[in-house]
Amino acid sequence: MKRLLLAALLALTANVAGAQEVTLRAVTSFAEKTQFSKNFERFIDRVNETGKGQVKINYIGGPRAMPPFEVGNAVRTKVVDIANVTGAFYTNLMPEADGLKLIGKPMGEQRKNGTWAYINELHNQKLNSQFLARQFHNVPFHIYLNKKPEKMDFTGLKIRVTPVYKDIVEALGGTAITTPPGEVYTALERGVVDGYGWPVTGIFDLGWEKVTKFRLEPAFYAVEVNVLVNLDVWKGLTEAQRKVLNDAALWLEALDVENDAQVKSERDRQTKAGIQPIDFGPAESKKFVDKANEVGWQSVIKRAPESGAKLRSLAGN
Ligand code: 173
Repeated sequence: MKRLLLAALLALTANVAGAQEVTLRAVTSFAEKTQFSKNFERFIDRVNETGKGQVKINYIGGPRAMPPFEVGNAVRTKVVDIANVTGAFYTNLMPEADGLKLIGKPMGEQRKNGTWAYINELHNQKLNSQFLARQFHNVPFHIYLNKKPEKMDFTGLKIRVTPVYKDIVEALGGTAITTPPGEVYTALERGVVDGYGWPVTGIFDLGWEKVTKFRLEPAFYAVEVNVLVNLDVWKGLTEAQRKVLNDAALWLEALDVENDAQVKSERDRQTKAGIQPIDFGPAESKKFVDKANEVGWQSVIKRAPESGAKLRSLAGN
């Protein structure tokens, strides 16, 4: 009888716990409604729809609410519960995050071959967070310029960077100046920089086409914008709540199929806006990509010898 009562009581508390809706506070490290926040915003809508009564995401917003380079630490310390942020913005806390741009395999594959699991482990340890999803693996970066170099060489050029581009810009003799995205327009307008690194998509969101003359070929690396959940929050969720988030994360990663068409249309749009490609031909382009990969990995491995090397072996490049 006692046992029965206890079982009934346990079932009841489980039900009560299950019925409790949790609210997660979310931020994004990119401006609201722009290219690299849009899919996260769709993810939020999806969670709020599919998770009714279980999980609710309260979207606080973007860089107006929190400086982009502080978002990683805010998830780590539970100032926010969930965030949309590129690893490039938290390499200070986790140098391995700089290696994610060098892993361009589809997430379906990364989840199967142990890459996701290892990246998640690193996030658990160093960022006190669950690596819920990664977006945009099939969108590459470019260097955009307002001065046309004679050859594949940045000597004399000041180029706006984040950790994504710093090593390759410096390897080619350029001066790297780090700024968050929100300062790029003004830096270009005032001639503080002669160019900037950015993905192939998204330059129209903040009007950069008005202050951009050239796009350097080739494209390189792979964009990574991640959804992170504070690990204590994650562990405190019920299995059903975690399932809502995981299912929505897989749905979010699947949106990457839309990217190829978007890349094509943005390249066309750049041409129409008068942005000219600079192309030194296939041999120079290959040299550039090889160099970018090599300096990228070296930089990660120098700061994180063991885990950096392990990431590189998982990436297989
Ligand atoms: O250039 C940047 O600010 C940057 O590092 C980045 C990373 C991912 C997507 C867009 C920009």
